[in-house]
Amino acid sequence: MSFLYKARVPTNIAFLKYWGKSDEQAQWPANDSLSMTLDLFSETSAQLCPPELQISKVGLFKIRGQILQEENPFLKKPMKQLQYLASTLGFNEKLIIDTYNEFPTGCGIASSASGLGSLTLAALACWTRSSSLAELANKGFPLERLALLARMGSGSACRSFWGGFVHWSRGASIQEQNVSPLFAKEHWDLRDCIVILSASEKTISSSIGHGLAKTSPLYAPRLTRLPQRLTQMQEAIRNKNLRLLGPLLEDEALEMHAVMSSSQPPCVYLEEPTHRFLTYLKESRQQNLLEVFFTIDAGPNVHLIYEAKNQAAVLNLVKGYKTIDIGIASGPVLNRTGAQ
Ligand code: 2P0
Repeated sequence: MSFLYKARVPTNIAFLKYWGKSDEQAQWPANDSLSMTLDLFSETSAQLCPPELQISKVGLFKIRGQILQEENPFLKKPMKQLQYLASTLGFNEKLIIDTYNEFPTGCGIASSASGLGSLTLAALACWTRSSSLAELANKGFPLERLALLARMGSGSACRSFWGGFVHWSRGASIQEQNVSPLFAKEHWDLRDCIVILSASEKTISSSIGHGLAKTSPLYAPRLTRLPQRLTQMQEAIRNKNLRLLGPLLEDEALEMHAVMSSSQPPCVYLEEPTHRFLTYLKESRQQNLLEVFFTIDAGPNVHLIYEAKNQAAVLNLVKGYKTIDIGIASGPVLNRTGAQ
């Protein structure tokens, strides 16, 4: 019987941002990062691909059941990741991969973390015939190893292998970096309300942006500041202190965007509606003293981080805006069913 290995991996929002790499080839980040795992998933299934169906070097790729041709630009990162996994781990079997995101594209949520994470998990489950995360761990692929393998496809993917709050430590060498959960989802009921201010496509990919970071005069000073900010964020999360965490989140997001926009050439992701919204947020906060703070990814949309008890007030604040309001996820899920 042929089996279908189905991996669901959540996306995440970085509190302390990964921006810039010490080694691009090895995907070694220049700094530690820290994220919150969001309850929005990509789902990828993998099954063995019979020879007559193989239309690419890795087998066959589908999105929601629709076959993609090998030259489709969407496949560049996934194909590279599958080839990397197969060649470094010695798996030769070709796969049928079928993937979809629970969230629409253009909604302001990057899919590379959950997409590349779920691809990595599904492929390894299929190659090792593992029907659960426990079985995969017994076969030599615990979450820590899966996370580090996934980061080769997309750095931020490594933080999606746990729920709650996750720390990617760069370590003193490429081999010493590691990814680990800091606190489980139950620790603190935070939410992320994403305010969609523009659905326009990124003109500069994150991977190019990472490469440009070191051309900014603000980059080196930023790197020296980050260890202290990391410690402060960890403390604020440990103590569930949003009044302390909030300003750190905002400083961090604005600093990353300052590095981006002062790179050569500049990567400007913020747009006019972003600036207008931030002004609106500041004014509304002063008026109603609501504890809600922003962070921003490599894009123009604003993530509002707040405690669940304030959900009604936050949703009222963003009334009239297009939003996606999400809680924290508990981590990846793997299962196996009979293939159709
Ligand atoms: C992050 N971002 O920490 C930062 C904040 C975007 C802004 O990681 O080149 O798609 O595939 O490793 O992971 C986006 O970069 O980059 C990212 P690659 P990735 O989430």
